[in-house]
Amino acid sequence: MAEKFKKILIANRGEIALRIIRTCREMGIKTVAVYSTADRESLHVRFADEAVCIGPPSSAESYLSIPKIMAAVEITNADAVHPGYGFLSENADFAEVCSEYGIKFIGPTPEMIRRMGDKVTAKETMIKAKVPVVPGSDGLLKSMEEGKKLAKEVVGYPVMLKATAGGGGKGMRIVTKEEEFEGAWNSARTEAKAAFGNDGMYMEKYVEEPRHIEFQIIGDQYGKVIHLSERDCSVQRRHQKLLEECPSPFMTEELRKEMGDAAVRAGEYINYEGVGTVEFLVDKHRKFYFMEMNTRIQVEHPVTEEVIDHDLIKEQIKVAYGEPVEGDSYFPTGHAMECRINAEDPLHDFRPSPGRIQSFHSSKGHGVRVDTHVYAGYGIPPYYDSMIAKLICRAPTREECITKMERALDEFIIEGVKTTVPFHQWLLKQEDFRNGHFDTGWLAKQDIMDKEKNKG
Ligand code: MV4
Repeated sequence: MAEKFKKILIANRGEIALRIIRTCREMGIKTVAVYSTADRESLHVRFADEAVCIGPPSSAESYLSIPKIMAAVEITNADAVHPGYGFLSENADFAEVCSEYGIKFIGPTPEMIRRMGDKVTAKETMIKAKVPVVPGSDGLLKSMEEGKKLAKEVVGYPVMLKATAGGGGKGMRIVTKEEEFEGAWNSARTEAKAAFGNDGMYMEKYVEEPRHIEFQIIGDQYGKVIHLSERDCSVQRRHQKLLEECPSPFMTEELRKEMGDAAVRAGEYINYEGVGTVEFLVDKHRKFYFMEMNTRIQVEHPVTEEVIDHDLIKEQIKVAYGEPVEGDSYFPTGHAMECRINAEDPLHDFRPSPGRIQSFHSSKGHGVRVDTHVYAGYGIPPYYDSMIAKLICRAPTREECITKMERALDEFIIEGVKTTVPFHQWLLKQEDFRNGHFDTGWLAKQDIMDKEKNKG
């Protein structure tokens, strides 16, 4: 039998740090919180068994600093590090340093992180694993001329130029005709160089009106991989997800089997260890294509927890200390939905609204879950992301889940800062949303919260 960890250092903040502490408590594992001086009053600092201040507010000098985190590991004698999401969670160098120190990085190996972090390598890997990919260039484009020729003679416009170091929309351009190619090529490369220090580009056929449907997978250290069903994350704004759900309203049983098999093949091919997400684009004919693989726990993991009734962080920690994954893939029971409550003003371009929360009453009741680190009197620091809570509802059907979510949003009280609660109330009323008629471009075409109509 594998021996569990004694003490886990959580290299993160906010709700995910708390979320991990809760599971560790239930598993009898001690926890170490790290925090910047901006997070002294955070609950993760209070709820952990120990806490170490690792620097000033700036992420670069605290949550992103490998030396600071490793110093905290050393002085607290932690035997594992949980990176959460964001920050160092997909940093292969960090995973490597952990292993050099004899500390278990709770996640896949540095090699797997690197392989999936480079999008051209990830795509080549998927082709070998017989996972469908979007047709396009074989690997990196060697020059603009090569790209132009390929777009015109082989791929066909519209095409998409993507940065191999990219992800989440950076360094990405749609090109609809040859005259636009040069401008798009230059600006995408400049953007990629500035953001990643790598301007390698590849090309794909542009998939119109795609859905973003991702599969949760988990793999153990012995080569076994299963999937835990999908999440539909098509409701996005500028690559920021706002609502996620399972099942996808677009899913059929047959498609779930096919996509689930593909996600498992992807994981098996690389002997994936840990929890991961295989992201797909799905076109209107229900053809699906590999998009990216995320080698970390994701923000929206509670949606999956609710429909398969398992604690994903617990499963993630178990495979990290060597427990085998048992049984078959999971298919969802009922419906779950997550609304991301951000301290942003949805009426003013979702501009951040940090500040002190004056009063806070979170939604409660059957089928309602709130994952949050905030409370009345908490000051939201301006240095990090603006997510302050995740409101998760579950019910037997999508209709009942929407009804419950509307009720839960109505009773959520957050005073002192602007939030995305009114946006979600508007979204849930939209006919297209209720009918499941939306893709990743849908939100951008709406007058959000009927702003235009209300102007006059
Ligand atoms: C695409 C695409 C259409 N065709 N690739 C956006 C994030 C990046 N990781 C990949 N993305 C896309 N790739 C092809 N060949 C459309 C998108 C896309 C998108 C994907 C998922 C969720 C939201 C999106 C919003 C705009 C564009």
